[in-house]
Amino acid sequence: MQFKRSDFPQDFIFGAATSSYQIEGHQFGGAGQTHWDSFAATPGNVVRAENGALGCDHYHRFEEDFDLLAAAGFDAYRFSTSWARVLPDGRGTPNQAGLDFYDRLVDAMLERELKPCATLYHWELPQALADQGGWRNRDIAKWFGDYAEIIMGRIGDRVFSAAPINEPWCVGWLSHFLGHHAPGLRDIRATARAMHHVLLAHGTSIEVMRGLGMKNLGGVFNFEWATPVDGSEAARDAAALYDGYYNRFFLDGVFKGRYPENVLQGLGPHLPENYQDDFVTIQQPLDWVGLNYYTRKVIAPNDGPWPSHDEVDGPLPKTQMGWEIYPQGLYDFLKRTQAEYTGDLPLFVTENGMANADVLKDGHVQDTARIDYLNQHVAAAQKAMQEGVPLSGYMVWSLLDNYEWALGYEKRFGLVHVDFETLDRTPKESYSALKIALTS
Ligand code: IFM
Repeated sequence: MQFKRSDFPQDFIFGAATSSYQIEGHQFGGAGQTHWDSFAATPGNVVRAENGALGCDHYHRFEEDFDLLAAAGFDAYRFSTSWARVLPDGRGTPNQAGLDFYDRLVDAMLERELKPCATLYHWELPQALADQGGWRNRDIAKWFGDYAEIIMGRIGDRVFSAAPINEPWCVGWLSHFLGHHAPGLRDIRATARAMHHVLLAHGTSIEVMRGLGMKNLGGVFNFEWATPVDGSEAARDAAALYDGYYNRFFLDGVFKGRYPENVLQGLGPHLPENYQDDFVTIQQPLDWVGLNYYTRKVIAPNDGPWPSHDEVDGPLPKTQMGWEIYPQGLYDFLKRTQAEYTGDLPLFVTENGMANADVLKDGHVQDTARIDYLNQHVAAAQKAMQEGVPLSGYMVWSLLDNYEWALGYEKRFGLVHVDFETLDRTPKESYSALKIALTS
């Protein structure tokens, strides 16, 4: 790598991230059905109709996975707990095997001096709650608060940090407007409600966790830089709207107690009545903010209905996801988040990384492109730090190749290669390079 640990402050945290449904093996340990199981079972939604039933079988192999993390010199592990593993019906009687699993997981991290950074929801909604409207139903905030109390009642005394919901934009817009993720809706009213309720659930669970005496509570948001396709006013407005519903909606809600005007033009009529009253809950103070960053989008206006724009193909080199590599966006978001929203609050890059068409040959994976990607993005983050952004950590997505949602198992994001037939783990070149950077 072009950086080493000693280039960073002593307490800077390097970590790697995963999520429950993508790696655990959802079929094990008494977890309940989720909306991802039914979404994946519906033809056309997921490549080869793959699901998270097996994942990387982390459920049985977590010790080996944590040994890899520790050997590479990581300080922290960002993981998520599965609502349906803890509460198979979403509410009611907890699954003791699920609670025991997360107990063991946290202890296994601590034994290796890995800081457990927990996320409460990384997208696998219990089916029983989806059946009641899921994120469209306002009651989800209460259900989520109850779930937070149960899981954090068990592991909250030992986690280093906790965040309620991974990437609210994906839960709201991607899943209810674009229909690319479960529950696969394409409905503006459902979108408006899901986007608002996700923030209400966020705030409710922060209140609950504070009530348990927990500290170091944050929020994890995903960001995509929006570049207008040309210098026209129409293109600028289109990019500003993309920026509004993708990036600003959630930070405006949490830090300013309002939603962006350009987004309200479309979503306003569909938000719940008196939604403004919920900002008291949504604005619960946070201890840190996490940014997940991968790419930018080039946005062009069109004549269609709101939001009246398209994403167009950009000129920059792309990852296996077809995402342009644009490290400048990470720098810009770190600067903007601090300047306009978070001030002195510690920031973390909670996800960054790339999918690459990695091939295992003679026991090696030569993922030079990933090493370049990580170098460029860490350099962008370092630049922001040098200019005063209080960045406290950087986490790679992902430790392991895993279930990339609607794209199945073929997009490889891991530092460690997983053979999905044998489940063998093979550290890639990027893992070895990071290990040298973090341990020497
Ligand atoms: O795999 C996902 C993860 O679940 C959330 N953030 C983006 C990653 C890559 O698409």
